[in-house]
Amino acid sequence: MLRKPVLSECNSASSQLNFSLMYDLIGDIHGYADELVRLLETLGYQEVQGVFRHPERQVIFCGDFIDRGPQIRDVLRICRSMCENGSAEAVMGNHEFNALAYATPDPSRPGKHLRTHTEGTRRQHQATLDQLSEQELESALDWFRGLPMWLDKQQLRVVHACWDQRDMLVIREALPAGSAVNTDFLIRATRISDPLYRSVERTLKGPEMRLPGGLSVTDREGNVRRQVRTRWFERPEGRSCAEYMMPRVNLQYLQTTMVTDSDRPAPYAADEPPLFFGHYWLYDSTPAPLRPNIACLDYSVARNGMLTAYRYHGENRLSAASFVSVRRPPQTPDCDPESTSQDS
Ligand SMILES: [Mn+2]
Repeated sequence: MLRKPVLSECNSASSQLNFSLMYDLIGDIHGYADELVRLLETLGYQEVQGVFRHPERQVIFCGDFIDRGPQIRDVLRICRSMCENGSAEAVMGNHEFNALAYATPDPSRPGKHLRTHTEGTRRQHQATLDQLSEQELESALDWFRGLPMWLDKQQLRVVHACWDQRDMLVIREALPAGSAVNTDFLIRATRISDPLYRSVERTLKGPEMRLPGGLSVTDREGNVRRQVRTRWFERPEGRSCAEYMMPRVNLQYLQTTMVTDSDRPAPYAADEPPLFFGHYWLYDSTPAPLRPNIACLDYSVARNGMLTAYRYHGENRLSAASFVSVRRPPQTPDCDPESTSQDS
């Protein structure tokens, strides 16, 4: 005898089916297309009619597609086609934001741009300017304008550098959800006196701290820095400068100096959803979460490191075993080994 299923059975049956997409999160690419293709293939994506796809999974890119590397056009083609065909999403990186400001004339300074063209800003952007035609750059900028400043998927969150709800409120007021960056937003976000400037800086570049007592540190490019990036997701109280810097350093004089002053930290609670970001040029050879619910995916492919992904399966506690990386082939020189700005 046939029995009609009752409503509650239907519900419980459908709730057992997992329709939610699973994500592969990919860190800063900076023009390294060969590594991107190898990473996508390692993750099981296949190029079908010009678009990399996976039958069950989707990529989220953490931003910083351009500058530095040799194959910026290919990186843009691959990532953009994935985003435009439902096989990926992406957030804006500071390099995409900088490119928009670099290309936008400043109405209050005739002949100048919102991001002033100096030797330093030009050098940072040079690979992109060299490799893309004017039309290609225009088209790339169109795509960048539509990239969100962060993604909140409920089960996980993605931002290029720093997740701070206070900055997100400021940004949201100027840029409603789903709307593209326009010239007014760029003008406000590059004017130091506007609160939007600080919030966009912090979201896309992360907070920094000034080292106390005039101390400085020499970074891997040989630049002396008094201002360093922080582990903003932790409280600075009771930590040494060496511990609170990101990446951490192994210098005795910083291990014995406590943090005295840091740009507003944004402690990220242990019960919040997993958070992924890029931006920080980590260089450990074995990627691992920074906290059980926080992972940085930038392992410095543009400085002879690795392009890194996190294969997410819905877990609340992230695992070192879920990172997937591809290395640059040995002895390929960095395109700009003498970059001098930390604004990278
Ligand atoms: Mn960055």
